[in-house]
Amino acid sequence: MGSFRTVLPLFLLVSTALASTPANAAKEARATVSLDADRDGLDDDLEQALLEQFVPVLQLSAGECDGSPAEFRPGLPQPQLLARNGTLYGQSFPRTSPTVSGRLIELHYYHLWTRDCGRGGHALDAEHVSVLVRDQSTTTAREEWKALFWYAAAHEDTVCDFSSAAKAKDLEAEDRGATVWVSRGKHASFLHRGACTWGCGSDVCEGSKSWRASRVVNIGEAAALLNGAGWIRSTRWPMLEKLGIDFTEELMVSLSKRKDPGVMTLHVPLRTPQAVLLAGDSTADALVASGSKTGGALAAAGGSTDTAVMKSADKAWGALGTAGVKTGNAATKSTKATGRALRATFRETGRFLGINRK
Ligand SMILES: [Ca+2]
Ligand SMILES: [Ca+2]
Repeated sequence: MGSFRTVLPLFLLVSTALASTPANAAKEARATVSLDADRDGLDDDLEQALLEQFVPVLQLSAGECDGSPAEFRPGLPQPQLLARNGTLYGQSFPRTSPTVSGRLIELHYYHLWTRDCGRGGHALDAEHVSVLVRDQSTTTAREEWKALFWYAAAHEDTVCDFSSAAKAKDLEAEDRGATVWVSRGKHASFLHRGACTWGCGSDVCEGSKSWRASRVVNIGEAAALLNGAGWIRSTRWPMLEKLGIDFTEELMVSLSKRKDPGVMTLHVPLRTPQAVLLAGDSTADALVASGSKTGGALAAAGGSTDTAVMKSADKAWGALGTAGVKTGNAATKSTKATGRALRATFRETGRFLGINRK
């Protein structure tokens, strides 16, 4: 007992002496405020630091109808505009993978808008970009995080999905944010400007100007939202679904094995009909103008990421993929065949979406 009493003051003395150096004081301070409020196992300070390090540079098109990404009033169950002030919302959570070794974290950046004002427009619009980062340091060195892969969502989980992914080094975005093109009014995100024309032809990236978020607000995780982001759960938009992982094991394997540099388009089976569909906007416009309501319905479904569509997405991709290959093959033969094949695709699309009358 006596020896314990002797040792304790000495221990306190040593602790105080250590804490008095600036380096130790900073360390102590960090240790005491370290929080994991969203209960994902990551220090929330680290989450914020990484979100700020890798914040993407968005290329916003000239004539953007909704101004800037919006901040929503915290603490409400429904999204209510606070200001169009260029806020980005972020998410950061740990990942593990048998394919990619090391300590991994997936970061999501949500640019949220009060409306989609393109074709098939609607109130509220949630789009996002993601990056998988890895700690490159050894156990004793200072943490050094580098990006491995980037992902950009474009009309995700709709028939017009043209989301893409790439290795960070191919985008020269290993230690910082990638450049991402955001289409005017539709707000789909693209890792390559040239891909902007593919999302069912309603996307335009013209006269773009670089834009960097004024701040990134961490929304936490679905089970423990932070910063009053309860409005994410609103059924008025499909935000909650976007909080899941983007870098599936399958995608990580594909990206790791990929030898060609550049951006990889996802949902490849859809590529052919989409190319035909909007080798112009004009094709879809013509169909709509000619009285085909299916064209309009398809565009509307593409923009709204309807919940019912998302639920049946797996079946839908299969059905569309098959229809798409047939359509694409037919389309290469003649213009007439293109028209017939397109109408067939629209019918097929409408059937599984439940929006076609026949
Ligand atoms: Ca955390
Ligand atoms: Ca988190």
